Amino acid sequence: MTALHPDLEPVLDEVLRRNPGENEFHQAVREVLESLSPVVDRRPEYAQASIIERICEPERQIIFRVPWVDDDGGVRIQRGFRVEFNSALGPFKGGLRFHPSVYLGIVKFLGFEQIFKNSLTGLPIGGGKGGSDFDPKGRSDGEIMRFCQSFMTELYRHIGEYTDVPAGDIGVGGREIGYLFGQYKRITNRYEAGVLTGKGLTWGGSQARTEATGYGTVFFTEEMLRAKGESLDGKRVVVSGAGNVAIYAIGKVHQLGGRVIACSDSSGYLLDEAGIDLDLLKDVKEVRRGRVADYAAERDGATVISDGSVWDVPCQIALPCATENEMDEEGAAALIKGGVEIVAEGANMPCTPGAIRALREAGVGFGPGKAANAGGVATSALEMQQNASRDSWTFEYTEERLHEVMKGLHDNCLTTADEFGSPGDYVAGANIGGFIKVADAMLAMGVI
Ligand code: NDP
Ligand code: 2IT
Repeated sequence: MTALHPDLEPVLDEVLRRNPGENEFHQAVREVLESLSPVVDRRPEYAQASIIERICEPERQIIFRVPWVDDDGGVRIQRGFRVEFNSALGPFKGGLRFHPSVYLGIVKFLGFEQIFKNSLTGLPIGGGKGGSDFDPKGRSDGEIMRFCQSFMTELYRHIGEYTDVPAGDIGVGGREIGYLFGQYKRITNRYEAGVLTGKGLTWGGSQARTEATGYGTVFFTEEMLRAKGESLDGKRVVVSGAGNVAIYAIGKVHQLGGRVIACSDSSGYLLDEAGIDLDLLKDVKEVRRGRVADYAAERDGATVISDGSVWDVPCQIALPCATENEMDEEGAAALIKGGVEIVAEGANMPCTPGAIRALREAGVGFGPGKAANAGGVATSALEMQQNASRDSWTFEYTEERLHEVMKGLHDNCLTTADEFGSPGDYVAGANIGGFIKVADAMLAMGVI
């Protein structure tokens, strides 16, 4: 662990004390505080106004019961969450996650990361996150719909175009956003398109939002390579996950001349040396909601390994796009052995602190999630912009805007890292750059 600035030690101690058992939240806070030492020294006004302490405490946390009826008539109870973390720069903004592992500590780590990520996009959005311990796997469309309707029956009173704007995350995609929006519209009797992002293209959604996180991660990676005088052309790439972020990361790598030879889901990893067939993967995952084994069964030369780690596959670029803490020190060591040059996080906090340390010590370029995966929420902000002006842009124009955001964000990380004495350090650049904008807005608004 990196030592903290002595002024920040009591701040972290207090976060640990006030939020017992929330390990992922502790990890996310520590990682940001570790970067802030030079800021504490140069900007004493933040400490005077207790800005860091305030940023670590959510503005509002909502926990609620979500009852629903399964296909057999059984009554099930889930827990729903929305953590409205920080609204200094705009309405709370961030996804909803439906996964059995969801509890307050995960929602708070995600909401905390979202504050700085959203700030880095340069667009007017605050940070928040929500979700439920509901497990969508194996559930019928009817069960998903009834769950989403019940979830929104409580959530609707807390959200709004100018208040809090949820979107998707793990387990929440276009289908779920549809059911959630339908219920919001019905309860409120308002066609308030800007209350949710990730909507369908015929009812207020933005072109390129589905693709945006994966595309953005690859645009960020391309900039990291460009800074070293290289490109993606001909590079061997490994992506973890096979969901929304992973699929479109694979698509963009292939468009830019790289070859993705492996991806994964929670059942194992898929190896396809000829390069992943994206149409087949999309059909298996998006249409049939199947497993990576279904892909391998239909593709010559592809195999599934269910008792290993995707990081064992030698590659030059690795893009973890599944979930938090999916790459530990051992995974990083395997990647280093396999000749990895760049790791960019498509997921939120997929690399453990030990993995990040190992990668950096080995001279591997590391792009942290709050910068590298900001393209999704940036395009959500573009969706809000289109909704506010009742407009709808073309795919090409929207993708170009996303590309510009990612290039600007990359350059901003490097400039900030330079300015604060850590040249080339994307972690310092992202944490400091994201923090300062929020901190300055909070200072300007007084003690609220
Ligand atoms: P999806 O639900 O579409 O896909 C998630 C993928 O990761 C699936 O392949 C899933 O496998 C795998 N996965 C999830 N949890 C686990 C786990 N505990 N162990 C192993 N594999 C797991 O989600 P997204 O693609 O939207 O999200 C992926 C990551 O990207 C998350 O960290 C999310 O927070 C982050 N993110 C998402 C954005 C978005 O716009 N969607 C924006 C920015 C970041 P299986 O199906 O077998 O569970
Ligand atoms: O982690 C993330 O940035 C997201 N899940 C997307 C959030 C959003 O509001 O589009």
